[in-house]
Amino acid sequence: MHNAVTNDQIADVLDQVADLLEFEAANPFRIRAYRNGSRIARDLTESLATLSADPERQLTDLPGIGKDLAEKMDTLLTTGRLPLLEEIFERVPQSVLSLMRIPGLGPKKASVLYRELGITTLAALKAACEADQVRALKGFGTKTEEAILAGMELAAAAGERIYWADADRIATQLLSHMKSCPTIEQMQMAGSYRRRRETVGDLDLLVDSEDATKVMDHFGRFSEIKSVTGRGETKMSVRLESSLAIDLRVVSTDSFGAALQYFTGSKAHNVRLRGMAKARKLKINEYGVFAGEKKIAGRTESGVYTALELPCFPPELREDREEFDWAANGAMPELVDLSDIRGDLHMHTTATDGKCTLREMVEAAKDRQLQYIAITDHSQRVTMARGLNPDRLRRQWREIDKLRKEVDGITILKGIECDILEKGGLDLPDDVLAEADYVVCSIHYGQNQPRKQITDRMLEAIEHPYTSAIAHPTGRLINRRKPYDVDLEAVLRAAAEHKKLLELNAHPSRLDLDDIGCASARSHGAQVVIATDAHTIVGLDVMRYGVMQARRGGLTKKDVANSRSWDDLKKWLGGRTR
Ligand code: DGT
Ligand code: CA
Ligand code: CA
Ligand code: ZN
Repeated sequence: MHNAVTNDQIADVLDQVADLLEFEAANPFRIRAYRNGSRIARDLTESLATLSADPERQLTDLPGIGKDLAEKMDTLLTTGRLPLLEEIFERVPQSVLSLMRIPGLGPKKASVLYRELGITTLAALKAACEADQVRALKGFGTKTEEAILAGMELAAAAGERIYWADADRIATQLLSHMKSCPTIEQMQMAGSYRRRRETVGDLDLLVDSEDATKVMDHFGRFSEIKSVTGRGETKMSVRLESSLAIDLRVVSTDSFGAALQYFTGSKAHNVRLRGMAKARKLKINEYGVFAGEKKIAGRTESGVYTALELPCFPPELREDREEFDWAANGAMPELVDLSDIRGDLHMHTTATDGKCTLREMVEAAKDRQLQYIAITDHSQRVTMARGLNPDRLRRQWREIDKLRKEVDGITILKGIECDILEKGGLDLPDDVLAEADYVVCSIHYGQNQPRKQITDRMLEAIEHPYTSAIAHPTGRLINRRKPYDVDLEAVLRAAAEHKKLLELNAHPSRLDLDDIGCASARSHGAQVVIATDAHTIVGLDVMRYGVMQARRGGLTKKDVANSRSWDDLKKWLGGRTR
């Protein structure tokens, strides 16, 4: 049983099938069936793997899942792959998927590019754009050509780096596979994965063993491997079916710490470290720290840092930003931890685009030991998500009043995610906002406005007396959408001045504020609130990704608003909230 196949992974595969069928101009009903399947898998609040393993139940019990789709899902769940997809790849080059990742270039347009110009790769597309061939195609034009060139950079990057959360799933699978290898003394994932970077280029696994051959043979049997791209005496590289690459290095016990330090990086951090070693007439490399010929450290990572009279930096801080200054000044921040988090102040319910009811979200938050939560559904402007008008919002608040009497052990706050309108101003009248416990304002429309306009909208929202926080302050989607053109410094300054919170949206595709934004918030004295923006009960579990990003930004418990009790936070926010 492939325990690692998640609903999102199934949805991704079904989406790919739909995209490729559309690319091939297949029967529209067939295409739609896969798209529906993908949506159902993504929206489902329980795991398909669990459901399918339950002898009492069947996938076809789910509304919208027919026999054919259920079979495909079962195959995916049990084998981790889909023969249909492999069949399609015999007809269609896999690289066309990267074309479809360009914003505004769906399967249909990609198909025209293929039929008319034989384009199957990003490089070929770029060349064709530069030769003015694309604008000449029916349905394209100069505007499309420009958009393609602009989006190309993003699509190329997206193809190369995956979200940390996805890397984590694979890393966990890999470590559990490697555990059954008897000749391993210790092992650890290094690289950007260990530094908790928001995206990961490849995985770097470090193993301590005296028998590199056995370890590499065992590694080669990891079920996700598609091809071995290199193998030497003590190192090996592979590529997975998902196209992610993994580097394995086998070292001996007396240099494991040095290797871990070296391969954790970052490169910039290591370069700086080497310079500091040199200044002390020491040498450092992946085998150890040396005074002349004599090895003075290497067994443990902390030993390596101690030899250089440095603290063993948390991996999240090893980017050569401020960590060396902090160490020199005795000002290392004590980083915030998941266990510090007491509340979650951004989540949705079935009242708008959430998939779980108010009660389900409350119960799930209680299960997760949260002390308080704010229910923050969308406001009316967000028509796509059936945003709440004053009447519906007040109806939800009456429901919250009722729940408060029935459920104890958790504080349920009456909140709203209030849109900042395109022309400025908030989406709900003041008398409504005045009744809320918590108001988080966000931009969903007019994201492409010029810098001054978008910044002014945000500043106005921050200055509004009923605003508590600004959600996802830059609007970026990792690998998919650039941040708004906003003067973040001005926003941070205003937030600090008016005592408003800035969100670090913890969803793995947002992580917005990012690490640099967090560091900047801290230096301006602005408080950050880490929030999940959950649309399902499992959505509440992304909090940990937000905490990782906050740590990378050097945030301490004191910098993170929701590490306080609600009473405390309410006071901090001022008398404005009830
Ligand atoms: P990634 O894979 O692009 O997400 O980022 P990393 O940091 O995992 O980079 P990767 O996989 O190329 O290398 C892993 C670590 O090995 C890197 O963080 C630092 C170390 N490293 C690699 N090449 C060099 C180098 O030329 N000089 C130094 N000082 N360190 C290196
Ligand atoms: Ca790496
Ligand atoms: Ca690597
Ligand atoms: Zn939201």
